Amino acid sequence: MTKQIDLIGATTNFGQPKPGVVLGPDALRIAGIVQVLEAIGHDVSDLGNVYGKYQTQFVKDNVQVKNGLKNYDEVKDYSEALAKVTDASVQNGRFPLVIGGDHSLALGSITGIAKHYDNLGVIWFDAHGDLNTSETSPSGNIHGMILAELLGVGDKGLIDTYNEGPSLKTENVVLIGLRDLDDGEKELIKKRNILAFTMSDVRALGLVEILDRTMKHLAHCDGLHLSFDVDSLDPSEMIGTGTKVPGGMFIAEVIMFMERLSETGLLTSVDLVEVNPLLDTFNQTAENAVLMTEYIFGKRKL
Ligand code: 4U7
Ligand code: MN
Ligand code: MN
Ligand code: MN
Repeated sequence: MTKQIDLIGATTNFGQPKPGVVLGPDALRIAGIVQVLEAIGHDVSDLGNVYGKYQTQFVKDNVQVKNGLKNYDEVKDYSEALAKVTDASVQNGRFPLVIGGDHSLALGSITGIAKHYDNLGVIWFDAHGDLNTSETSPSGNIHGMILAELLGVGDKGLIDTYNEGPSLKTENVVLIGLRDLDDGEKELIKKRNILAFTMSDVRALGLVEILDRTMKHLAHCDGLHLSFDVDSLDPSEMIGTGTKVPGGMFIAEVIMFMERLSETGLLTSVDLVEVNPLLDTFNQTAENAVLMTEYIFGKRKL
């Protein structure tokens, strides 16, 4: 099925301290993300990059901290700016594909999208839970707290970004690929009974079974968003990203998963995040991410 895709560059690095992640959107464009989607038959409109009122921090010498959250004002402002764009995209009947940028972009991206659905389902594909709060975070980096904020856990000001109240319901979120959770994140997963598949589950069950359980869990949802953090993959195949954790998934199995996910025809929006070309060699992380994007959008092996 042909999709009317809005490609949205989310050039934010406010959620984490490593420079270079703002170059992610252009690295993905250079790797041909528009061309491969057009080759599949989609109509792609590249909306360019979204900027908030704060300048990108190239040198991290004056990070502002508010209630234990780094770059609080910057993340809040950026999220409002991005939410406007994803909201308008869905409003116009288009498919938002948001390319980052660090994972804090998901607050803006998902908040703008979620207002169009009663039950937006989210597949959070990540080595991390991104479920910290300022109390449980070892780093103060908001990219590690962003899913908690979306679920209404943590800082009230961030929860109320763009719309009042939480954007997502706990029963509508599934995490896949986990292998680096902080203690507070584990507690939250248990307390809220969130469906979460660790890398041990991936190895024991396989991604076919995990996709099946995920789709059953989200069967009542009226929209489906994939938030794809490239650090879900093994660092041997994704070196250009800021928080690498060994023991991840491999391109071949992720392609298989995305091929099947795409076949459901249920996806309504996607974030592709944490590509950092300054940590990469020869743009291979962006190229691999583009390869997987092709399967997310319906390329088939046969
Ligand atoms: B990402 C971390 F402590 N949990 O909170 C934290 F390990 O968007 C990492 O998934 C968060 O890349 C990683 O800082 C956030 C850390
Ligand atoms: Mn993440
Ligand atoms: Mn991650
Ligand atoms: Mn990361």
